[in-house]
Amino acid sequence: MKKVQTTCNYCSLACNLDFHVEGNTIQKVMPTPDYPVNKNFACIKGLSLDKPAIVNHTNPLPRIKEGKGKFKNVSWEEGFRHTAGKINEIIKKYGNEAFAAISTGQLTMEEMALLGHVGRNFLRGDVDGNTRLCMATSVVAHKQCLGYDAPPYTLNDFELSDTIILIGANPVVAHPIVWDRICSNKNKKLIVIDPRNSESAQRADYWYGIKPKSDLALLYTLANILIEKGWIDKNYVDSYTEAFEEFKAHVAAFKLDEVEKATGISAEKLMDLAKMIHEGKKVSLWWTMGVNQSYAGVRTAQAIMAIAVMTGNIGREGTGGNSLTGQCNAMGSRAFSHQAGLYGGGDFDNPKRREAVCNALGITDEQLVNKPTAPYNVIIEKILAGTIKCLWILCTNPRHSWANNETFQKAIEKLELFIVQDIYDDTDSSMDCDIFLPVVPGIKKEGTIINTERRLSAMRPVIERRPDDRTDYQVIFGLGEALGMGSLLDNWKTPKDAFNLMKKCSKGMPCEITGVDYDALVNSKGIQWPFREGETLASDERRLFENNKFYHPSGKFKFMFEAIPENPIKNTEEFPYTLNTGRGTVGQWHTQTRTREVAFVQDVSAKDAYVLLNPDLAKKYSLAENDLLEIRSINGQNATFKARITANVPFDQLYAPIHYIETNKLTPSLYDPYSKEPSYKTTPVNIKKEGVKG
Ligand SMILES: Nc1nc2c(c(=O)[nH]1)N[C@H]1C(S)=C(S)[C@@H](COP(=O)(O)OP(=O)(O)OC[C@H]3O[C@@H](n4cnc5c(=O)[nH]c(N)nc54)[C@H](O)[C@@H]3O)O[C@H]1N2
Ligand SMILES: Nc1nc2c(c(=O)[nH]1)N[C@H]1C(S)=C(S)[C@@H](COP(=O)(O)OP(=O)(O)OC[C@H]3O[C@@H](n4cnc5c(=O)[nH]c(N)nc54)[C@H](O)[C@@H]3O)O[C@H]1N2
Ligand code: SF4
Ligand SMILES: [Mo]
Repeated sequence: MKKVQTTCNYCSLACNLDFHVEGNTIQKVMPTPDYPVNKNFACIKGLSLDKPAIVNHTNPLPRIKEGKGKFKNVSWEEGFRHTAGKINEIIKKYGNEAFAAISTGQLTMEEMALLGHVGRNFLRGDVDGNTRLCMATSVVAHKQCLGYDAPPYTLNDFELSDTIILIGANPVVAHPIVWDRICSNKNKKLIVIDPRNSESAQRADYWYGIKPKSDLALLYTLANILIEKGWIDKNYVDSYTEAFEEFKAHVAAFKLDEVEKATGISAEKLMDLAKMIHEGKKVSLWWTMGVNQSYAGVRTAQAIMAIAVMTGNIGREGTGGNSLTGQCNAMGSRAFSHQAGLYGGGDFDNPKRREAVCNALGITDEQLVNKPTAPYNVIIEKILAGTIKCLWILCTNPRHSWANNETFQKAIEKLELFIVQDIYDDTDSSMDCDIFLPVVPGIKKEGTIINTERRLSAMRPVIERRPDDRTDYQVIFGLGEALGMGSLLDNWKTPKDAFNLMKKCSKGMPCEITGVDYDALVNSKGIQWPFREGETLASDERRLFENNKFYHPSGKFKFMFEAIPENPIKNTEEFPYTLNTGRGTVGQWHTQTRTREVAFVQDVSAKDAYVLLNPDLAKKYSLAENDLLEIRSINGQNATFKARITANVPFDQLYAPIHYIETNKLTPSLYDPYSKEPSYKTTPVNIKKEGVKG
């Protein structure tokens, strides 16, 4: 029996797993012993990567629409020729701006990079990712404060911290390995800030049940207390930061006696939090989607970083203002996708970076795209306005996951050409496509994944591909060839070629990986960036900013802040309740295309959309457990859910898991002004029992 070590391509931990294979059949899946991320542990999703029937996908050939609901299978050669022909026709007729693609943080770094070369450098279209729905806020927050998109921590910091503060993060469900790390730290205080008593809040030492989207008021008041009390590291602030005096003047207006009205947290409780931060020797603050998905996400994330930095909780063991990533390769898609910035980072109008990237890729300046992509929301708006005519989506399911998702359906109807590249041909998005490009799942392909702590790890085929099976890399490459890219693809023949190009692009950048060897990543413990040619490693776990140098030209951390914006979509008399959304269970993954195949996840998961609501609210509407209720949203839509009654959700809030398409029918088209990330977590709604008039 052979053993293949590979990387789980679900969540951003990117655990390593050992697949034991006999012939071409997987016999056993085990966590890779001693892998620094998951240390002999893995969750149900990773351990069932061998389960989906897709492993033995029946029809690996492309499908072309012939009429309503009618498709024909064609050979790959014909599929590429046909698809490229259609794209070229559209570009000829309407110009390059008529082409767009949407990718994902679940593709490998090499696939992302190649898509950037085909879609942006060659086709000159807009290519954004579902990471816009997820990490865009952290990216902008990091760039502005740190000078580069650089999450500073190692996962080991969870075990080394004496005070852990989770803000809008629910690792019991979303990051099981993180939760395992937190549990194995026996000498810590755990504080959770979340409007609902989430699975993580229930197990914490302290729960701060904040009013939805009032984090910024809480954090500015907290900063003010820490400054007024002198509980900051003055020496650190003076030596390594800029704009602190302005930040101090800004937060001075946030008075302790006003905090309860703004946030629902009492002055006394906030004072306790300030004390815990002051008394902690190694304080770490961690945020995820409860912060990022907001109309004020960027400034909230920056306030978290500000509190860590001004108290000297950065660049040391167990500290940091830290953003946890969502999908396996979200970090790779941030640094190497060529979407919002050049490969390896840097703006598209930075002449020095342009020259370095052109040299690395062996192309001329004219062959390198010269502006960032339009963000996801603008792509959808342009489709609706009729300027984008062709959309290619890869490894994402926006008909389900996009905010206000009926707008995506409308967009599909406006398109002249809708191409879907997925491992399944029956997703909510693929049903209505014109061309379907089937690809193999992660366990049949190779490439590199970069996890939440900046760790690169190898994905390698566990079982062999059948003759007509194609990987994402092969499909993007095949389409590039058919589009007529010719010698522009000479340096990109294999994933290893793409990796080596990205290595060159990273030279001199904070994410430098010139010391990483593509083949040596196999069976290794992975490697965090930066790792430069010639370097040797003292440890498997490294954090950034231990030298107190940040990436701005000044070398300093920059405090960023702003007046708190009003919620653009407030509750009204007609829509008095707030709908919160997020992950439901450890076993369910996003739109459930993959995890629906895992029998022991399905057996314990609700079949239909459900919503959590408070017993008093249920009583007010005469709702019993499992009764159907209709939720009406301020966006004009309504949908039916089953009632799940729990005191863990406050009276005026509801919580709907994202794994059901109904949930995003109700979310609004509202975005953070800087990151353009959707504000998914606070929608004004009303409810009524199904069948009741009114
Ligand atoms: N099982 C499973 N795991 C996953 C995923 C999955 O689909 N299934 N998806 C992965 C991905 S891509 C991501 S991005 C991560 C997401 O990981 P998380 O961000 O941890 O998950 P969410 O459930 O989206 O949201 C976290 C919490 O934010 C809270 N919240 C909502 N509004 C506010 C607010 O105004 N303030 C504060 N402080 N908190 C608020 C919610 O109540 C929720 O408990 O999970 C990853 N892991
Ligand atoms: N209301 C609300 N909405 C949300 C969120 C929220 O918290 N609240 N969270 C948002 C976040 S953080 C995220 S990340 C998004 C996720 O949203 P999506 O990206 O739309 O969700 P997935 O179900 O992960 O979709 C991945 C698709 O890729 C396919 N796939 C799997 N493996 C491969 C592969 O190797 N190659 C190819 N080509 N396809 C593959 C799957 O079958 C599936 O169709 O949802 C967002 N939507
Ligand atoms: S889903 Fe995340 S926690 Fe679970 S095995 Fe995969 S990488 Fe690890
Ligand atoms: Mo995400």
